[in-house]
Amino acid sequence: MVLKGCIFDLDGVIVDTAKYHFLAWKRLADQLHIKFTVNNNERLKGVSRMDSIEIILELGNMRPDLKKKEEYAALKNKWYVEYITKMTPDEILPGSTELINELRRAGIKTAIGSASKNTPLILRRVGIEKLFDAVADGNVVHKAKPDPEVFLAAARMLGLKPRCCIVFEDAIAGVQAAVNAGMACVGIGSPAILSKANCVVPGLKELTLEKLLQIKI
Ligand code: B16
Ligand code: MG
Repeated sequence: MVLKGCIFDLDGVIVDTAKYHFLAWKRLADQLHIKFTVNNNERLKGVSRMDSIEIILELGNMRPDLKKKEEYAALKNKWYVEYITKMTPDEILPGSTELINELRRAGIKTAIGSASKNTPLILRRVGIEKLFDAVADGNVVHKAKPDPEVFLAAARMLGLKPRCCIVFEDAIAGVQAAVNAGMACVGIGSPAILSKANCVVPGLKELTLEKLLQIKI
């Protein structure tokens, strides 16, 4: 493989916003008297906002109409935005900026491929907007992972073919989206969970360009 582009998922790869998603979903679940645990939250990683509300309501055996679901999703997002508005550059996960800067110095293009509509706010809060040549997020794509749309959009924005790109993902649905896009994938997390990735590491701090070039694709 000739590596020309690296596409990074945001939540769980570059920043740990899962904790803020959890706090906001938990607040909504409590208000609706639905039992919602950290374990349940695992199912929401990489999943779009409206798909997430479906999962929460299913846990409580509730079936409200679409208008109500949109109201709940908006309420959760209002709380979530309150949390992420307070984020600082300290919350960037270890090794992220070092790896991305090394890739860029080597002429490799970098992009974000995230389901989150709050991507621009998060990038601004942690001060890393300038590290990416392209941002494909929930504001520009409509099909949720495991659909490959978000990664294909990122490659298109970079002007690259999918086979020249590596995706970095922490969610099962995201790894599957990379596979569906015809891209190589580095899983961030546990090899038992992200078994479809070409290789899995605990975090970006384990990686250098040299190590990436050694991955068997
Ligand atoms: P928002 P990623 C995903 O981001 C999160 O993992 C997922 O938990 C969240 O529901 C989704 O973004 C939508 O986020 O409500 O901010 O639009 O992992 O694809 O970067
Ligand atoms: Mg993620």
